[in-house]
Amino acid sequence: MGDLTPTKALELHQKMWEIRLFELSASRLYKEGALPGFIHLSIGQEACAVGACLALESNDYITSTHRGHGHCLAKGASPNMMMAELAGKVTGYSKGRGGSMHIADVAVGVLGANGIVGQSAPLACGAAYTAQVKKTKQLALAFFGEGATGAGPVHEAMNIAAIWKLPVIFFCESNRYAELSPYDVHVSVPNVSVRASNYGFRGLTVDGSNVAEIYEAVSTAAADARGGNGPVFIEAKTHRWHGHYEGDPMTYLRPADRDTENRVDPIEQFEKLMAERLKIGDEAISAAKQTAAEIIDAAVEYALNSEDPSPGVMYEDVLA
Ligand SMILES: Cc1ncc(C[n+]2csc(CCOP(=O)(O)OP(=O)(O)O)c2C)c(N)n1
Ligand SMILES: [Mg+2]
Repeated sequence: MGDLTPTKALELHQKMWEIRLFELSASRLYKEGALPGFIHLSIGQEACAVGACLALESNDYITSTHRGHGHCLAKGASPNMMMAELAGKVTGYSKGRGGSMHIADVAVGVLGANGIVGQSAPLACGAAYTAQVKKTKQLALAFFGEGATGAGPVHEAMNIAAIWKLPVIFFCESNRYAELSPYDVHVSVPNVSVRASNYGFRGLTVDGSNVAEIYEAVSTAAADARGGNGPVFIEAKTHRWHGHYEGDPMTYLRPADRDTENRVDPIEQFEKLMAERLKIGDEAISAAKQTAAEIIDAAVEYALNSEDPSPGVMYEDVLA
């Protein structure tokens, strides 16, 4: 648990619940037909988004993926505006025009969800380069999946980040599948973190269900990056509980992943740690969960009560 304080632990815990409840609400609303388009959920992966983002400063940047709700929430994006965007409402981040994969909030350092697999990495390098040139001590953390580590842009980004010693953290959520392909079908090594050594920087693999371990790993990597030591690659071994997209029949699941009984719940696991190691009482733990539930219920209500965009909104924000 490192030097995690009870206050920080409660913050991590509440944020994981916010993400879990946001995603469960999105899943339900999607089934009810209230959310148009595609959504990719991160249930089971909450510790990654939270451990990573809460180890950053508020003016640091993240770049995200198609599975980005958790990242954006953890970095401080508004649950109301996010849910409204998913619902295609005018009060959403992109006035309802973009949906789940087009959420960005530069004010809190969210440089955007991204439907193009692998492109979060070069974007983070761009933000990190700006910080380096301006000497702002900010850093950028790129989220991507293990599938993206087979894509060229991630390797180009790792190469340039190493050469220029950019303040970047490459954060890979290694969640067993890329779309419908199990890990061993598309990755040739047991841990993708070894790939960092090809570019001459540190790569490590952590337990992606352990929020405290992730928080510590990212805190150390952030200090390294800010100190001018260049990038770090962190691979978090996690577990995608839902399909690639909502509605995915998941016929491709490996037998071990069909067994839902024995899978580790990152939130439950952390609650045990909070009680046993940090001596945080049940009341405080339940209160944090309750606060998360209120925030997400309010976001659902906000989204459902918001207006649809008028057709004219299509022509707004087109020209810079
Ligand atoms: C450049 C590009 N190629 C292919 C796709 C189609 N695609 C969407 S998600 C995905 C798999 C991504 O897997 P991974 O990086 O492991 O992320 P995960 O979905 O597991 O979070 C693919 C191939 C895409 N969106 N962009
Ligand atoms: Mg994956």
